[in-house]
Order: sequence, then C-alpha cells, then structure tokens
Amino acid sequence: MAKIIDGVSLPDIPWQERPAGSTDVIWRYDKNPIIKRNAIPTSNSVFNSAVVPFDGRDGYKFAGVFRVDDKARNMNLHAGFSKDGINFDINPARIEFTHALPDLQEFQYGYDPRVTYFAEDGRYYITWCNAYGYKPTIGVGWTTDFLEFHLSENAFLPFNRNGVMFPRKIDGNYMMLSRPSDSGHTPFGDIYISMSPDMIFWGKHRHVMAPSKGWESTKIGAGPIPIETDRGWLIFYHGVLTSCNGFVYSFSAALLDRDKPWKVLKRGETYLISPQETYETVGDVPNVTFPCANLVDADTGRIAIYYGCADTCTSLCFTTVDLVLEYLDNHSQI
Ligand code: BMA
Repeated sequence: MAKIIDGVSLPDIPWQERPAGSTDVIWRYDKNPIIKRNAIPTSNSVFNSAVVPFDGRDGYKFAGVFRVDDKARNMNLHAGFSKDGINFDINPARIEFTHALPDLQEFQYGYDPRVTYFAEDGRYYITWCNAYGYKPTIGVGWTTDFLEFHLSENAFLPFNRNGVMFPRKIDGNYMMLSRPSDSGHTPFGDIYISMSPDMIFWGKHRHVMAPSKGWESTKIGAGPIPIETDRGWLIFYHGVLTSCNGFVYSFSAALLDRDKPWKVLKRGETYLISPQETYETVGDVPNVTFPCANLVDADTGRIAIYYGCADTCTSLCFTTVDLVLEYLDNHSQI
C-alpha cells in the first residue's frame, strides 16, 4: 500500500466494499443521497459540502460545513455534526462569523466550502466561494470547535472559485489551489496554486492544470483537500463538458509533486464518476457531480468522498488510495 503521510487511523469513516463484479475505481454508496434537499426546514438544497473527522462533544466523530441554499435561494454556510459520517445534524441557523480584523466586510453569501485541518495550529480552515461586493472570490475563515467561526481576509480578488488548501505548509508557505473565473457561469477555467506565509497575503502563483479534452474540455476545478502519499499529493478534481444541453460536471483524480505541487505527475484519462444516477442527473442544476471532501483511513487506505449532486443533495462514494494510484499508473494522460 502507498504510504499516507501524516495519516490518521480512522476506522469509523463510512465504508462499503466495491460491489462484486464491479471494476469501477470509485463506487457509490448504495443508499445515496445521504443528505436530502430538505435536511432542515428552511433548506431548498444541501450540496457541495465539506466533512472532516472531528473528535468532538456528544459522541460526534465528524463535523462539517454545509452549503445550504434556503427557500429564498440565498446561499449560506451551516455547521453540522455526525456520529457515523452518514447521518448529519445540520444547525438550522447559518454560521455567523466573528471577526477581529479591521474593515472586514459583512458576510454576503457563501457556497462550495472546503475544510482543511491543520495539525500545526489545531485549526480547521474553511475556504469557500465568498461574495465580495456581491462578486465571488475565495473567503477564508477558521474554527477549532465548529461553534465559533472566525473570518479572515479573502485570499484573492474576484473572480475566483474552488479554493482548496493543502493540509500543511510546503517550504514555509500555506498553499491553496483555486480557479480564477468570471462573474457568470464561467465557460473556461484552469487550476492555479498560490502561496502565503501568513494566510493573509497570497502570491507566487503557479499554473497547475488546464482543461483537457472530452469530459473536462470546458473548465476544471480542485475538489477535496489533497491527500499526501509517499508518491505525491493525490487529488480529486472536477471537470466540465459543455453539451448541447448545458454543463456536465464529472470528476477524476491526479497526482501532484510533493514538494512542487504545481507539477502534475499523473492525470486521469477519463472521469471516475459522472452524473448517471437520477439524483445526479435530475435536480436544480441537472448533471452535476461535485466533490468537496474526502476522509482517509491511513491504516487501510480507504477513502470516502462527499460530493454534491445536481446542486440539490449530497452523496457519498468510495475508493482506496491504491486503486486510484493503480488507475493513474495505467491510465494517465501525461
Ligand atoms: C458552479 C458552482 C457550483 C455548482 C456548479 C453547477 O459554478 O455554482 O456550486 O455545483 O456551478 O451548477
């Protein structure tokens, strides 16, 4: 098995064996979706959300930040907790960020959160698509307990989306993937990486990957927090194809260099999950599978991936570190 660097034993993450006879690299949980659109009374939809292991109070083992669009169709972030990583208690009230920094703007809207645990300072950093003057960029905040949330400065200028932090500093810098975009639904988009010495000032931007072909020919964006292995950073990323019926969001995997993660070592030739089940093809935005979080058990290499479906609900799928690396070894486009 590939070695997972700084991995944690997580025997209790959600898991199902690959169905007998299947050769899929990633397979779906058979009771998807795990979070329905009406999970709280005010929700229109709950999707594109981030879950992390959380050794918390009341027997909870997982916490998360959830994208909840309400029935007025405001996009908000809510905290939630779970004992099994499948059934979640989502707070009915949205996260209210406290902030001590001068001149920070009030929260306007937020969507597509990612959460990164940083062992170095014990903080869970949250990055999300944050409105700045009602224009999307990458917002940054942190918490230690999922009760009190602190707002920091936005990482970038508008327009930007899909901000995904690495779980440790590299060469003394915090690292974040992002996807510069436009004010609309963005018919283009490459993944870049930026560095910061202090989580305030971001620079040393490097290009990581451009859209490629077929399933990822329109735009790509980082997904869950990168998984560090002895072979490189394993990432899942979404790719978008423009069909005659609109965008189609699928996802695959890539391997980035451990020391210079803007260098792509391997990149999947095909999607590993595309919208095929009804809960993925039918919803507020049809044909979207959008991964935002992964849980990894360092002992077995099992990975549970949380992904949003059709901008409506949230689902789970499974793979292992070795299966994804084997796929990338045999089916890399570079
Ligand atoms: C993107 C974001 C995602 C969404 C996707 C498909 O621009 O808004 O949250 O899942 O479009 O609608």
